Amino acid sequence: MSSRLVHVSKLMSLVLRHRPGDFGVTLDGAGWIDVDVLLHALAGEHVTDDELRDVVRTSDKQRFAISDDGRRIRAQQGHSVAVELDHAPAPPPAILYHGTIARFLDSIRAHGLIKGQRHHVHLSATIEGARVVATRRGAPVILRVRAADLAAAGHVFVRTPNDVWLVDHVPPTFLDVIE
Ligand code: HQG
Repeated sequence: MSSRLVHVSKLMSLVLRHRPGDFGVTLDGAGWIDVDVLLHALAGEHVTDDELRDVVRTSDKQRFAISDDGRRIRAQQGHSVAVELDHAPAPPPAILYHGTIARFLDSIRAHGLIKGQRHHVHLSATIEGARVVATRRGAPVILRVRAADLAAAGHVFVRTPNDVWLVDHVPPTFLDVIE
């Protein structure tokens, strides 16, 4: 992705996940907004309709989606503002992974994985995916999550279109450090 599109993608994350009010817009209950309204909100940055659609199409993690009628856009996950995403709950695989860094381990061992600023704890289907997430912060530490057992204990899992698994909390007993 070009540096211009990375910049546009970051602006879209800001509006569609975190600070719509700062741009004078409101998201609907499921996080959608009219493409035209978003373009208007980003007019100061000269973002074009083509650029928005290029970001949606080429984002490595499919962070954004455009509605079937092409008129609305939303972030698929990672919100800090209140939205109720309508991804369907799904039974997780036996094992999922979470990438973190050594500095957080004592707290994770004490409290489990917590969602912090986000709406959910984010888990990866593969070790490689977890490593990429962790590397944003430093040397990766990979945790194995006994996801099927956690689901059997009553925790609801949701799978996003880009294969990120979301859950409310992972208690320490469902976690092991594997690397
Ligand atoms: C850690 C990005 C201390 C957790 C990525 C993580 C991902 C704890 C950090 C997506 C803890 C939260 C999500 C505890 C968890 N004590 N630290 N009890 N429980 N942590 O960014 O999973 O670019 O909110 O290990 O690629 O890193 O936004 O979550 O290090 O897919 O699309 O607290 O965000 O995608 O950090 O990343 P985050 P994450 P986007």
